[in-house]
Amino acid sequence: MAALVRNDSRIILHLVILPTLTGHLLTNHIQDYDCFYASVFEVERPELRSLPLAVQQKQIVVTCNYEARRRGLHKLQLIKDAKRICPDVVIVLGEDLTKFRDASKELYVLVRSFVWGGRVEKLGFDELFLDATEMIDYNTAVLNQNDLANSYFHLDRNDPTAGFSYDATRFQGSTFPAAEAASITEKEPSSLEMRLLVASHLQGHIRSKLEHEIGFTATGGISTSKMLAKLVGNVHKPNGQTTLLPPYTATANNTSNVFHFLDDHEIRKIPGIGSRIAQKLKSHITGQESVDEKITVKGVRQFPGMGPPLLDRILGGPGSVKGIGMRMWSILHGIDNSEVLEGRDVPTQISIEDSYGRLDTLESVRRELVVLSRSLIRRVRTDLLDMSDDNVPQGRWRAHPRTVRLSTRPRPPSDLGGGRTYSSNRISRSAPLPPFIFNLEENIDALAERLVRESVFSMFRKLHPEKTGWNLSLLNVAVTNMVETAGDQKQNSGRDIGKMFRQQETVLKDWTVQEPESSAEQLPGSPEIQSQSDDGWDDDEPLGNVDCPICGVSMPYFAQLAHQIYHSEQ
Ligand code: DCP
Ligand code: MG
Ligand code: MG
Repeated sequence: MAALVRNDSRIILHLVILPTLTGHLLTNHIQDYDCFYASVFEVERPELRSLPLAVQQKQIVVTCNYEARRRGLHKLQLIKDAKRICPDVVIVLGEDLTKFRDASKELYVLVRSFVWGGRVEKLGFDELFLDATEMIDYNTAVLNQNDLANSYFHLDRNDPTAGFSYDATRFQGSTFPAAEAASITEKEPSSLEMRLLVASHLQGHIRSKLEHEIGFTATGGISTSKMLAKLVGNVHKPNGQTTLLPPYTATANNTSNVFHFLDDHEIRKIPGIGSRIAQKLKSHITGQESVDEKITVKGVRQFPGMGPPLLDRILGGPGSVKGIGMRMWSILHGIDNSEVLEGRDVPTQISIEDSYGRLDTLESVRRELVVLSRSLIRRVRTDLLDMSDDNVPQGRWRAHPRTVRLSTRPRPPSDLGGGRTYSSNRISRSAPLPPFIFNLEENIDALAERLVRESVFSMFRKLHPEKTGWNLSLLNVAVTNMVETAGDQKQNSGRDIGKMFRQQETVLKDWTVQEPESSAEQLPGSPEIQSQSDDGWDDDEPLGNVDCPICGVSMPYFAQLAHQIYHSEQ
């Protein structure tokens, strides 16, 4: 199967950068900000940096800083457990996502300003892929072979003074496999090794800018595909970076570092292999229905008879994606040809929602709709208006949504047998968006009142014609049907890995209840977490442990909403 591994594969940095080798791309991946939500609070209040800090959504710690992790706390832990393990933990509430979204955007804008061609793709709030192919090609071509130790990285082709000095005899950061001095052995400028080395310095430079100019540390991976860059970035976390060293293909004398790196990974850890796929592969390999045993990439790849046809048989069936066998076979060989796509400047829709413990009167609904509409209009202005350099909205709209949509999720009666088997989905209604919401002279409160009065509330009455008798657990107001202003068209956003997850896990819109336990418990508090749900998922409110249909992680039911919000931002 070595033939599948291309000699000229792309290089990806997680902070991804892509240079070209014989016409092919390299990608860098700025992997992942460290304890992202916690860092947002630390940037706001630097005194928190030295304290154990946990960010709370509902009853869980969605993330915590590394000081807290040193003391035994971890992501997706119950608040009460966190307090027991670390009584002096500082807890901050992270249910309003605005500040995380804003920080994410600021970081994205800074990173994108470095990358020629703007090929920077967001994955969620805190991960970026950068395709730096063009920059790396240029910079390897101008290397002075006689004085590599005093090289200069050009950040701008037209301005020779824009750039930084670096030592091109050694890699920046760590490598896989770890090399004592991580120095270069192959000096040919177009060699994969040299291109990766140069890319590692760009990665280091961007990471240090993020840290010193905005205050966030990030972890980076450098390789030839999104998948490899992302995975190799995990090797030194937090605040580190790792380059996957060549050779990427096996030769008579050398094994491939791609196999060397991937082979010990548990299959579930590979992007694109969700819990269902992992489970099916495990059952086939062990011959048992449910297996806890860890199965590695190597274990699957080298299983007798393994190949695309067998994978098709194991993974095919209703709801599976066509060609899944071949795709899995490629993934097991470290092959991911998905491109880093240029981010969109304009979202496809903007939506704001809240969930509620109890919402059963017209007056309370009207009040909440005004609150949501206010946030929505604020977001519409932030996301769709051109900003001047000092973040002041200019008068020009980059896009106009044409439709407003209201969705609700009625809570099913609590006397259903056992309260476990029902599912309750969202219902929605759409209408043309009244153009007055684009009026910048009017203040947002007044616009929100008017939007509810003239449009959203009557949509609500059509969805729920009865005056009483309903009880809602969620309201969502969205603007959709985005029409971009001419001349501002950008390539569609690329979320290949995200898409891969979705397709391979089939189009699972429902959360699967794994181990239902107690009967219908209602989530406390009202209103709860504000979120942007771009997926318009029809979500249940399951009980017991649930399995995320996108990434497969299993979690207590109360963590589901926070987790769903996390994906919906991607
Ligand atoms: N997040 C969430 N729900 C999850 C996972 C994450 O709300 N199930 C949020 C909180 C995180 C942010 O997304 O801060 C980024 O997720 P990461 O998994 O990258 O976690 P962190 O950045 O917090 O930590 P790490 O340093 O391990 O990357
Ligand atoms: Mg992340
Ligand atoms: Mg992170």
